[in-house]
Amino acid sequence: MNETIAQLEEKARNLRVAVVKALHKSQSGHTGGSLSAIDMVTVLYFHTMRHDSANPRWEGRDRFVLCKGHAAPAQYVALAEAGYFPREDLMMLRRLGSHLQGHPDSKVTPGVEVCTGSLGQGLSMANGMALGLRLDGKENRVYALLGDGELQEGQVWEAAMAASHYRLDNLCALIDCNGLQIDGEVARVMGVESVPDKFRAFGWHVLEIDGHDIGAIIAALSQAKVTKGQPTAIVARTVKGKGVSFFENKASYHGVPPSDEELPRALECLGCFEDCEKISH
Ligand SMILES: Cc1ncc(C[n+]2csc(CCOP(=O)(O)OP(=O)(O)O)c2C)c(N)n1
Repeated sequence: MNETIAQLEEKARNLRVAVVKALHKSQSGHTGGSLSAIDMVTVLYFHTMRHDSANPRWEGRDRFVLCKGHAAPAQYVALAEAGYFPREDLMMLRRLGSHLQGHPDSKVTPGVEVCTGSLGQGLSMANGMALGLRLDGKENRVYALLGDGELQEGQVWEAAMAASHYRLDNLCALIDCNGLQIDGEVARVMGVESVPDKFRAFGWHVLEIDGHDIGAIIAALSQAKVTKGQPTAIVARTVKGKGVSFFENKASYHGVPPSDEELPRALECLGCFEDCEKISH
């Protein structure tokens, strides 16, 4: 788990390649919001979180809740890379009967803690985990990854209120603020800014970072760990579709996978020039 920043950047690039290939193979799924979250997911799984792929239910593990469950490919590629299941399984994304469904399912996918996908519910579940762990006198931490569009759900703010009321300093929320949602700009559909001010007003310790800066993500997560008496919100400014120039900042790639024609171009953007049919990632 002592990977350098350069190694983590390379890991994130490889995970982006894996996301693009899995989505191309399945010909359905969420491209933009998976790619915007990859750097945070990479740091969580390969630097910050305590977990064990050989023992997914290990009591000492930290918990990860992908509140924006439609970005499941981002979590699946990290789980495969960490050894929870073979990388080849990623090619079964969204297939009938596969253990890698369109949204995370804790009943079928090793390493997934809870079923998510209905936006707005994840932070409440993360609260429950954090409270339970504290009641049990455990030191495990809970990480919840939300979308900025997801913040339009009222339940998020009930959870935010409860987390600070119960002083859940073992809870850290990461907000993937890419500025876009399924129907276009978040600001146009239902503005949520100022996200940092809102979380501050709800009693959270707030950090604002570039969500693609691996060093900044590591530093923010470290600060969260030593913050006592309140939960931490990391407001991460990101680019939807990050890494593939023609996907970037386009709401039209929210839930659209790469076509046959786009696949080689997308892989080229990610510096992958190998025969994409032959390798899993
Ligand atoms: C309760 C609920 N309503 C609607 C949807 C459909 N939906 C899926 S993704 C999405 C937009 C989410 O935007 P955001 O949270 O910003 O995600 P990102 O841009 O990071 O992909 C919506 C409305 C859903 N999954 N859950």
